[in-house]
Amino acid sequence: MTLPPGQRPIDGFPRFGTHLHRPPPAVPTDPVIEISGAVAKSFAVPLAALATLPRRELTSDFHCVAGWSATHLRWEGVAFETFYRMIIEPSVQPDTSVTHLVFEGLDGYRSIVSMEDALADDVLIAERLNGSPLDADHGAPARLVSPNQYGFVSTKHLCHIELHTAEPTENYHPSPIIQLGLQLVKPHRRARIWQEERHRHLPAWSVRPVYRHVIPAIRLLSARGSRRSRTPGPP
Ligand SMILES: Nc1nc2c(c(=O)[nH]1)N[C@H]1C(S)=C(S)[C@@H](COP(=O)(O)O)O[C@H]1N2
Ligand SMILES: [Mo]
Repeated sequence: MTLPPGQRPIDGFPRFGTHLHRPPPAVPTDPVIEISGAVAKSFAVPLAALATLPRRELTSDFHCVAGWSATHLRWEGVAFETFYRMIIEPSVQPDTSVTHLVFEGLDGYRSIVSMEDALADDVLIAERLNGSPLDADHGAPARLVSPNQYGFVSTKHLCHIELHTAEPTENYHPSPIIQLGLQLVKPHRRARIWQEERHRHLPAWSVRPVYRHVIPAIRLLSARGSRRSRTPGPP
């Protein structure tokens, strides 16, 4: 098994993210993906519409920028390129060149992705993982999966895609603390795993040991948040 530079395998596939100890967001009864920005008019795509598009299966590894990799995950959903060409592109205003997309989750998390990276052949809107519907830990009801970029690109609980004609400002999260944290970490614009594009300015070797040290704490907190969501509260 070959992992990208600086990655180490982890047992299973942990819940991980800037949500830390917070439980996953509740899934709406009729979930939609809202499309806005450089379109003639914003619109909402019911998630149920994904079932009518050509389906795509993909087995890939998942690499967090902190340094862990989960291997051999089987995703099912719709290729993002299919979704873009069939659902979004017809509504893009003529003479508009979309350069970046912002993928937003129900928890407010945002990832900024260049058009080139978003339309890569292996990028998916995934609704199923290893033969089951995506669970709350991994991004129910649907998430982006971009296996050749670090995990922070793969927004979970996807509910909104924003189209931009220039690189958008770094507005990663509505929580000021998380926003500050991500601003300090300065995620790489492209985040390609084989090029080891971890930090926007610092060389990968210099951030590797620092990032690696935060894995146990984030993993523990994330697991705690997911347990909280499963334990019924007081009546
Ligand atoms: N909505 C949302 N998506 C997110 C995150 C998050 O905090 N919220 N964290 C990102 C990070 S840093 C990683 S490594 C992966 C982790 O995915 P997993 O929890 O399925 O392992 O989700 C990414 N997508
Ligand atoms: Mo991550």
